[in-house]
Amino acid sequence: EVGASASPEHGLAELHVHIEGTLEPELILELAERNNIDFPHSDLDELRARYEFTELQSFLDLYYANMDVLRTAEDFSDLARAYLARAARAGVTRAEFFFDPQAHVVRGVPLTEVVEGLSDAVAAAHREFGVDAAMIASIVRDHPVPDAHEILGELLRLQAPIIGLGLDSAEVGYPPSLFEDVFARARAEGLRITAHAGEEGPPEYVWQALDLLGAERIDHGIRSLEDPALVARLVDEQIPLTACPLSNVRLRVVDSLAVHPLRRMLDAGLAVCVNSDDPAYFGGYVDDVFAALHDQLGLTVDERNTLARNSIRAAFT
Ligand code: ES4
Ligand code: ZN
Repeated sequence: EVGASASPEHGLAELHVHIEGTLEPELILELAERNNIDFPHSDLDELRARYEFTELQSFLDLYYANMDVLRTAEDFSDLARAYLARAARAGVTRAEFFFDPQAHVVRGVPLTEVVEGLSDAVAAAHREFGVDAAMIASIVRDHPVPDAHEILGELLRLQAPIIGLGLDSAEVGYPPSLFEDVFARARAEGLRITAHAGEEGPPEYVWQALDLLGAERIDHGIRSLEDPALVARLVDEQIPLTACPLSNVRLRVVDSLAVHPLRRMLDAGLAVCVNSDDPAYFGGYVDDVFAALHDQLGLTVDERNTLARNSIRAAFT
């Protein structure tokens, strides 16, 4: 058979990627210099040595620290353009990326800089890279709930060109139920809804994302497999799960790619697709994900095509 990383015929959507997680070490150092920031790890090797994670929180600590170099609309535009160019080379035809507005506003970066920079890149993406791009604002769940209400209000007031609202960051101890009212408002405003659930958190958080937030997709959702009634619901309603196998290995959600339950998910009839999550941190872009699944899980061309088809079906288009 031909390599499982061959470009799919009918397109590929990447639906679970955090734009701040596409910030490569080289760009960190470049932006630190441009913005006259005395970045604590000014050497590439020294910076790269920090990319060893033991669980989600150890990754998030580095992810939030590194984004300190993102200050201006130009920085955000350069970041998103670099991702979209690389995604195009990976065969991505549709990209719906997350950004974490609260993570920038708390650092004193005006929301207008973030939104203008990212939306410039999105608006030019089809012409520049042949990628149909869109933005999903994500609520940082380990920040205070009133901040989530406030940031949604600001995004709406600015008429930020977002297609949806997501929920990310530290999961355990921050159940979806906390954000029921925020997501009700987002739905009333016509935003599409997705939420990280069942990554490190229990199946109960997936139920809550569906029933309390109105999530149309579940990001990760891997721990859903522990609850047969939940699996039946997800299959029955064909609710997309945006799996991120390389992320799961790096954050020790699974022991190795060889034992990743992706095939079990496909065989169960779940509407699963694969994504890079934070490609600058977890070992690669979505073509690298497919190649690793081919090499280490024996993913076939048929399975690859199913994953690509599932990704296109799951897009908010
Ligand atoms: C994330 Cl892997 C992951 N999980 C939860 N929140 C996140 N934000 C960025 N990457
Ligand atoms: Zn994620």
